Amino acid sequence: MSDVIASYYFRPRGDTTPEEAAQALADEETTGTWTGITTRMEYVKHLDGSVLDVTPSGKGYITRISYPADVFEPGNVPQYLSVVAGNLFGLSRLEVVRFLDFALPDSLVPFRGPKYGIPGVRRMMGTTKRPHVGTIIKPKVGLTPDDTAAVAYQAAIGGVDLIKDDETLTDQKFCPIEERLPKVMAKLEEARDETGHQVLYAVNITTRGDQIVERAEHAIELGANMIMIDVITAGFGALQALGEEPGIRVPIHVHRTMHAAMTRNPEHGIAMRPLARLVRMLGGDQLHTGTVSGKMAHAAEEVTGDNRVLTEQAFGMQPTFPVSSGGLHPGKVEKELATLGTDMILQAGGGIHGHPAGTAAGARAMRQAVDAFMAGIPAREYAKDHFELEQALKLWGTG
Ligand code: CAP
Ligand code: MG
Repeated sequence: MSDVIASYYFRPRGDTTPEEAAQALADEETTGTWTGITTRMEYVKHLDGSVLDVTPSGKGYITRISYPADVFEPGNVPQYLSVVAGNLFGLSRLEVVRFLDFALPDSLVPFRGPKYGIPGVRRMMGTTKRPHVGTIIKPKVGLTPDDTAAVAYQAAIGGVDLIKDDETLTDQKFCPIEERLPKVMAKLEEARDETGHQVLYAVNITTRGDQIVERAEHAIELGANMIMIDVITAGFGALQALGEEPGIRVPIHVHRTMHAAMTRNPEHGIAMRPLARLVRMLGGDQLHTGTVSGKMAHAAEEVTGDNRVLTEQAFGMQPTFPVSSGGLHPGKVEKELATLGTDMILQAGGGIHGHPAGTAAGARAMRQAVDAFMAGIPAREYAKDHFELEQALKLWGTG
């Protein structure tokens, strides 16, 4: 394959035929515009986009467009997106249009992918098969550095593998990274001395593109063993800068806040799938792809498909750890793992810190729910002699 093949769902507007609508899309993103032009030299023709097919689907159609590879500047992801996901969303000949997925030829994948990925992170944590359990410090914002570190300690002694900042916490004055990070790391050391278990802490280093590498490097100097980026708000270029910087030798946890503005409408916008492909290529070691039972539940086929693009063989890259998060609690673990498999990370914020006996008990309950699943025992059964799980199921149920 030497071209870029992209697929879109769409509905034409008014009396535009489906074929005309698909052609309008291919023209707009390559060499055409709304009318014939006198400057369209003969030699430009080899960059024309072409419509491969148009197939009825639901209330609309799915089309596959082939874009010649030479339309793209190798390695320039913002430019890739301006082609495959650019002006087309506003074309008036299309009522709705959703970018579903794309495939790139080798020549346009000069990226190395995750530095660690699933095997690297598992090696750090000494796990082989079981899902990892993570927590998000809650409340999202407001805790002091000391209280943040105290909550992290509780989560660590309760048995989580990963602790992360929330997407809106970066370097505000009530909890600056300079103070928060060393305090959290010191508490995680203390917990390690007690449990023998090293916990990762993803400090959120999201900031403007020209400062993100510097911020990440400073975090590593301060002792960070993982970093986190809000990829949609910071931009793919910011993730690429982190992924390609050889000095950044810690895993990158990728949050996708704002993605739903693009992914939520099933008829218009951008599906998670192409975004997941890009995150893996650009070096994301872990990526949120959603839950099937949580507070922002998604269709199981969507999430399993997104997780597949993170983990299947692709360009010799390491697989990215899928993260299931948002409204999870111990009672939902069984459904998540039964649907999505166990090579993943389960995260709970409210579902750990909301436990009636506190954060450490909440973390224990999440781990017990995972242990129950791995042992093939229903959570309610396992809870009979696991008190923290019993309390969690009593509060939140298993729905
Ligand atoms: C989860 C979370 C995450 C969501 C984002 C939150 O907290 O921290 O940001 O997981 O959704 O603030 O909602 P809770 P997604 O466990 O307390 O819900 O992973 O789908 O991108
Ligand atoms: Mg959050």
